[in-house]
Amino acid sequence: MIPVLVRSSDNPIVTGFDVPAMPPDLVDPTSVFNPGATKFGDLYLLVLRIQSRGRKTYFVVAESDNGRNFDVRDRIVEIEGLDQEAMGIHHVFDPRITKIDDTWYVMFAVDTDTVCRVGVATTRDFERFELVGIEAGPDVRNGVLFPERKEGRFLRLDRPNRIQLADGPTTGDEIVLSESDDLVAWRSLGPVLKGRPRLWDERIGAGPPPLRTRHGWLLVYHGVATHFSGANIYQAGAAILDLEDPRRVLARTRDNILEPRKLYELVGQVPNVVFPSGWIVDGEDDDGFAPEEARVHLYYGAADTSVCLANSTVGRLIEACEPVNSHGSIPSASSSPTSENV
Ligand code: BMA
Repeated sequence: MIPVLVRSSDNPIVTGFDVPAMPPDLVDPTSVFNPGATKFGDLYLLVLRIQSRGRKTYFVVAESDNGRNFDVRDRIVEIEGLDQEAMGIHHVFDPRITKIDDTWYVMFAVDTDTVCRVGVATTRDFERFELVGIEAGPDVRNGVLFPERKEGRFLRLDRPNRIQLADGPTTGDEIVLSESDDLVAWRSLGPVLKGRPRLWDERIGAGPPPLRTRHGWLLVYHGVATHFSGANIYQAGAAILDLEDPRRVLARTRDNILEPRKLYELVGQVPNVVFPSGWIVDGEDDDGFAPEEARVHLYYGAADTSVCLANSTVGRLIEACEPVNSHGSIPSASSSPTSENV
């Protein structure tokens, strides 16, 4: 049986050793992970999250002509306008890239003096990035923009952080849909996908931008199993959302489709993490749908230390999702086609 996601034999495809020295900020960085991804002309581009030895976070662009071997640029992305924000920003991290018309929107998490927030920058050339703004709302993370507007409004999936961990940051177990006219003020339209208590995806957050397919919006998300005393295990799964109303979940994977198994996923700055954050899908039909045979390059952070790649097709990811009932649950029985054994 072909696994749903097949790891690249070149993994990890980007590590700290691939990052040119950019003194004084980035010299021999600690880690490179959780990248945003997009196609720019013929180039495969990643916006990397790079962490310095001082544990400061920077974005740097990497480019490739095959999606596998990346050259990391020797300059840090400067988001124009970010330094004028008065909310006490400590880190910007986990960029997700969505193209709408001829603009790329980079949506990222922002660690502030108070809570975690979601910000947006735009670029048209991956040289110049301009801040659109940072939402001044409640604690939220894992924001990702849909690749089209609905009645002129932007739509995003995000993950409110409603759970305060005793020994760490805030987190959440529900992905919600929000809309905005200006990418700064967001209104919640309600829940989309819930975490499943005691299973692989107790806590969840959206990964790369939803992909328009004839079966619905295809979403890859991360799930965290928290019930292994002390270890949070980050895995990846998929779901299909209704094209007209993305709050309606049509199907989701019963099990994870990628979990930490390789040494580079099991060991690192944060052990046991695969964190899908970007994908590039080769091909679109005349009506703007990703066809089932289209190849999927899924980029993920491994153990908060390196960038990895796993491949699939749109069809294989769709097939891995099982229909849900009106409560959003997969009816019991039927064998799962999704387990990965490599
Ligand atoms: C999440 C985010 C990710 C990170 C993951 C594992 O809460 O902070 O950036 O990869 O934890 O540490």
